[in-house]
Amino acid sequence: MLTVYSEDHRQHDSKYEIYGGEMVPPHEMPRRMDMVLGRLKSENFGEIIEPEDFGMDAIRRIHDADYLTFLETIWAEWNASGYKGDVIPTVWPSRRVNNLNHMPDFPEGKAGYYALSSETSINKGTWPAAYTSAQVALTAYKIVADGARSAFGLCRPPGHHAAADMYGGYCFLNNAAIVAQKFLDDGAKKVAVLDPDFHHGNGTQSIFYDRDDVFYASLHGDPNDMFPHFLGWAEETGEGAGEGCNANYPMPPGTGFDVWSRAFEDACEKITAFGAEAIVISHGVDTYENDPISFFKLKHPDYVTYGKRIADLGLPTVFLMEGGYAVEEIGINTVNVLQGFESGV
Ligand code: SS9
Ligand code: ZN
Repeated sequence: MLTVYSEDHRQHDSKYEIYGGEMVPPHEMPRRMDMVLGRLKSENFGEIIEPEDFGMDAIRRIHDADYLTFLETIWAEWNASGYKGDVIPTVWPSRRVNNLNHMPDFPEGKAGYYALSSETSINKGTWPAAYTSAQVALTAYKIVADGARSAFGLCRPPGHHAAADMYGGYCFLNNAAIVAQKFLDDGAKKVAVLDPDFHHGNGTQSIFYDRDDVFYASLHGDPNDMFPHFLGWAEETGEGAGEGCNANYPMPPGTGFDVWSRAFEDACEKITAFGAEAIVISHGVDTYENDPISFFKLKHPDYVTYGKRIADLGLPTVFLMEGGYAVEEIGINTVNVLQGFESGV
């Protein structure tokens, strides 16, 4: 399997994340990619190639124009306003303060308008990194569209929390949604996005929620206990034409592979029943037992097992990197899934 990767992600390197009432170095850090690359190489997993630049068209199919302008310009505006640090929102259009007929001029207002949460800082290089991350995803798509059984987009920053016009949860552009839409625009009738990342992919769900051409399935920490807290409940099954095309599997703290893999099996069966012609995997490995911000208990061999199950779906498959914060072990778990997949092809 080919891996697509660019060094551009290093430009997204904020100083801080607000976590537990403290300013800490971001969990979502550049070193994550070094660990994955190191493992791909030490396992001789396959060639690692640079992305092509496909421009903005496929990105604009998912994200609103005003949101993209915001991402491109907010750091410069923030900086020009006299603020010295990274862009960190502190005020939101909340339940009783939300006249959305006005977009504030001041960058603090704009950041709150487009942010879904405050842990995700924007620095000078965030936009170019996010742009290239989407190109990495689109290049992985192209490899599969050209006939390969699978490809791995080693995307950073990740994407599944980003909605059409919102960023947060370390995500800016929804790489998985961009690729799913690209499959459809190039002729597929039905595509699935399977999201085993520990967190609910609120962005992907919201983008496709009322549509019947994309099936979204997510296994994640119960919103009662875990970010993003306000979406990801089992009752969310889609709406309108999309009714029945969304499946959430929220699970409690301590969930191990026995329970998790049964949910995974159910998701796989639903995707097969849906009739997906291709699948995008939101490939997060923060389900790992030692992940510092998560609470599932998957172990190294479990990743091989479910990677093989993905292969059994028999679909053209685009893997896109999402989360995984046990930095020293993210490479092992990430490559285990890919090796499990290849063992099943
Ligand atoms: C705030 C927790 C915010 C965001 C995690 C995003 C993971 C993306 N206490 N955590 S895969
Ligand atoms: Zn995650």
